[in-house]
Amino acid sequence: MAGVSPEVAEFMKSQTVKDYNKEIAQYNLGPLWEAIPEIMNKTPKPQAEAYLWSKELIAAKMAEACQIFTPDRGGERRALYFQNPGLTYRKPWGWASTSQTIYAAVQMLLPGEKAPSHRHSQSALRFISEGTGAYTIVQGERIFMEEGDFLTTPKNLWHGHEHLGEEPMLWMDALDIPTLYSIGGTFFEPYEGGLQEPEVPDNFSEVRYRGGMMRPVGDDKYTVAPLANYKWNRTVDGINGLMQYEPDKHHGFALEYINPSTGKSAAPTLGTRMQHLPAGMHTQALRHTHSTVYHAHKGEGYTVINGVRFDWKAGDYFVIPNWAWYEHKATKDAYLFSVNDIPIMDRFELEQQQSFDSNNGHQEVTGEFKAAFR
Ligand code: GTQ
Repeated sequence: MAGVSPEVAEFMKSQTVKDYNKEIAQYNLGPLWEAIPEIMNKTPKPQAEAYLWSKELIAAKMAEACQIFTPDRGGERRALYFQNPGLTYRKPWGWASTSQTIYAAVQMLLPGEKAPSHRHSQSALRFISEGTGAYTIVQGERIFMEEGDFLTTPKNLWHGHEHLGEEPMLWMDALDIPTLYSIGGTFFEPYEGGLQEPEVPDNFSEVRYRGGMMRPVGDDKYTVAPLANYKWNRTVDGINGLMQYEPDKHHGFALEYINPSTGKSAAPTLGTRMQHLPAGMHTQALRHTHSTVYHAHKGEGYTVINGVRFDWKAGDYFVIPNWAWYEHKATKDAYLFSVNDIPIMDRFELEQQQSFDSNNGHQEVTGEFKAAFR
């Protein structure tokens, strides 16, 4: 133990103390002296690890899932979620989230399929990576989705999906499931009668909030979901505006999706960004309290996380745990979508960050991550 005299350290390792620690366990009591160094780390020491899931792995396993699971047969969504290998698998069925606070998944909906409506206290987000022609219906509003769109599904609103198009749709889901699971805040309810019927015109909120930086005046029962779909062409427009000037040294050309009614993050518990790194751009390393799950939407490059190089290309997903040094390098023009837990860290007043100042902000590369199915 750090900071104690050799005599104290010796005593704490003695048989007397060991026996006592063991004896009280049967009464569901634990000794703080054992726990402190494990649970009160000097700086964040996440159990979640840096990890990457490749586009090829997702394609192969999703093709199998399409054979095995249909929303008709299974009554739920066809989603495969990313289980962080560092997180404890909770008995008896093996749940593990993507970072400690973020659940991320890929969901596939085939032409003609319907995912029945349900509602829950978890906040959800989607980022559309492939396809067009499906809608999600949120509280009676059909919202049509296309590649590059970012959507919010606020907590406690009915939502389901249907695919009216021709090609499979693939999108990323992100929810605050692990946070609500650990604080005991879950409510979930299936919708009687399958998929909810439309109650307002299609794309209602998207049309009404078209001004982007403006919001409609008057009674607005949609204040919880003011802007349900952040369209790709508007995101690109925003990025192009940023590109008139110098990039940020850590983030390149990056935008945060916000709720236009409040100016806060688009979802209350998760932050979301679109980041453009032109080919050749190499950002300077940074670490911070929050964790991040990335989806490479376009391009190619790599991210060095605590010295390990993670090569990525469009369609891959990767996670950066809390307090890990990371820097990005684009080898082809890249667009990275990311989900973070900044709103949670901010709510607890825990967010901190540090930039890596030596060696022009670049870490020494000491290893390479080998992705499955690449
Ligand atoms: O599409 O509504 O990956 O409710 C997890 C929970 C997707 C969804 C997920 C959900 C959904």
